[in-house]
Amino acid sequence: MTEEVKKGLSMTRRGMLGATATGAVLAAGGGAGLLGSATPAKAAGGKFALEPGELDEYYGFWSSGQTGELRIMGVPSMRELMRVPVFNRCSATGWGQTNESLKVLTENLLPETKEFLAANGKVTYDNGDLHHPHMSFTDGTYDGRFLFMNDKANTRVARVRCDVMKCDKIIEIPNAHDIHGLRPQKYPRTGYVFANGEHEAPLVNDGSILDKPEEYVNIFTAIDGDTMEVAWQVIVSGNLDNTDCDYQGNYAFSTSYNSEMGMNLAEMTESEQDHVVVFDLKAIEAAVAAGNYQELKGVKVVDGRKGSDLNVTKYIPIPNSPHGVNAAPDKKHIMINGKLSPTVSVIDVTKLPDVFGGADPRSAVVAEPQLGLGPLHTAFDNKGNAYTTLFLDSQVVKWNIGKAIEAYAGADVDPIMDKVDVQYQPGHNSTSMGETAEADGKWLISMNKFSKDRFLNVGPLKPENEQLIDISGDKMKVVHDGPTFAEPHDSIIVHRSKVNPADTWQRNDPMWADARAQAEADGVDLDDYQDTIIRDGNKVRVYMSSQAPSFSLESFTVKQGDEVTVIVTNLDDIDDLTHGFCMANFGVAMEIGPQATASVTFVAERPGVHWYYCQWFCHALHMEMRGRMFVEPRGA
Ligand code: K7E
Ligand code: CUA
Repeated sequence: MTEEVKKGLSMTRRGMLGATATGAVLAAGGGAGLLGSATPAKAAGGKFALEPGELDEYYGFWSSGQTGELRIMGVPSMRELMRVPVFNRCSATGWGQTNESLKVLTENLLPETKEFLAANGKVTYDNGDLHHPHMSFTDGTYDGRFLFMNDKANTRVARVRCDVMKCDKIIEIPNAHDIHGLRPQKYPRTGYVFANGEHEAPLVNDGSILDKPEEYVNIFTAIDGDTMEVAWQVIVSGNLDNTDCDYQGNYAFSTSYNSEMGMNLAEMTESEQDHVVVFDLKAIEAAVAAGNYQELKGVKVVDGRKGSDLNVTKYIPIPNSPHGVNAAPDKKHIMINGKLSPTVSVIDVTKLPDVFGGADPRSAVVAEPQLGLGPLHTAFDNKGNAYTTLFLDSQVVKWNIGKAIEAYAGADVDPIMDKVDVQYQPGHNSTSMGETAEADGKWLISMNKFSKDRFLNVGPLKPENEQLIDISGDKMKVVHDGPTFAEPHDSIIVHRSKVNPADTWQRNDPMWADARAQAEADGVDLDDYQDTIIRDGNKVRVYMSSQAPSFSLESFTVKQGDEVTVIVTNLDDIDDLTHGFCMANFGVAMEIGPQATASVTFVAERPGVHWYYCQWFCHALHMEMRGRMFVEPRGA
């Protein structure tokens, strides 16, 4: 053990890392848990356990990391309510297999991606890495229209409609690489969705430049949240990690942990200072309007690198490999979480016009409290306090923003109000409504990367531990442990008054507009009982409706080698009456919600009798809800 590491480990939890302690932080990270708590907090305080039949006060929207889906939780009960497939393939709902979902998954892939996938025998990716789910805003608070989320694995951004809680748009972001940070514009509305490309690459990445990092760039993207098209992009110096924006609609902020543009760990952590990039949104729009951009893959790309004379970005030096960015509900302060520095740097947005006017970029920093080891993300209550996760200390620290500003100005005050041990190694955290101007200071979720001994051992791969913390009093109280599968990074906690999903689909929903158009061409009324089979060369379209407990077609016949499309419409309009359609031994299954239409296409390359059945338990006679597909052998 090096002297530095010993020093790092022997420090008290309030102990601070010196400027030379990067090595100690990294080494301690390798021994995750060493600094973790040995005394689990006792359940106490706030009422989180609901009686049977009681509903939660909040929706929690959870990402699922490399699982690729969005999850809906109830808060404070921490019950998992639903999984919404987005970047993943879902066996239950048929996401990634139905024609409707394949349209969403494929329609906005770049041409070269389609070619690449085809060469690998695929039409879409079947994995994703979903880190950051965020709801659309109007006037600084959630408006219940959409959720937006990133795919770090395959450079995509997706949108989920909150009326039906299904994904309706996925776009691949050109020019950027591996979208990480993502946030919607808060004011006046969303508006833009900001997305960070995390990993550096040549601007034109066609193989003509390989190992010349000095010619690599990173790209910041603004997407129009209404049309889900890229509005513009900005080239930056250094890489981009997390992002957030102000409450005035003027600025966005992105952290960079690799201002060095290093290609390995030693190079990436070399500088004691990295930076946060501030984007002047109006200046970028003006540059685009004035034609000061280059067009790449159909996108207007503005140069915001250091040294660009467009003055659309400023680089504020921040110690040291900063990670999370969080706008406080006071609408004035932006927290930059230091990660390898024990500090959070507080930026005052009212000082940014001066910075863009030429003032020292550091003049926008109005506090930099030392909080503990490994600050990653910060959440907020409605009393001027911030809650920062300390990855290495395995703690959440509660601190007062006003006192931190006073201390930075020289006053002898300690901004730290409380610390609580969490189990173990927290990454993101979120408070109830805490990412909006309506933060209410009731609940905090600490999203801990390690659970270790907190649950029954399930083998080498352990769940994560998402802990519910009551923050309504002066002291934080950990009140509940919640295991989650790989690997939620982030969550938001939205008051239930903001979200109002439908109980059944509308028959004219755009999700199946293609099926409706085809049905009209085939003379089939999708809104009525259907038992029509259309043959069109070797393409066969089978229209059937479902009403518990039967499909309108007890059987249908096709020929071996036919391309069969089965279009099922669920005419039941009772809430919670979902049917399924599973074609056994064809690898085909899908969900058809009440009043929905869903379709699936396969080649009937299997002669014989094949049963299809309803795979959603819908009725006392659900087992009987089935029928036969006869596949006549070729040449018969
Ligand atoms: Cu938001 Cu994990 Cu992608 Cu921090 S990141 S933890
Ligand atoms: Cu319909 Cu089960």
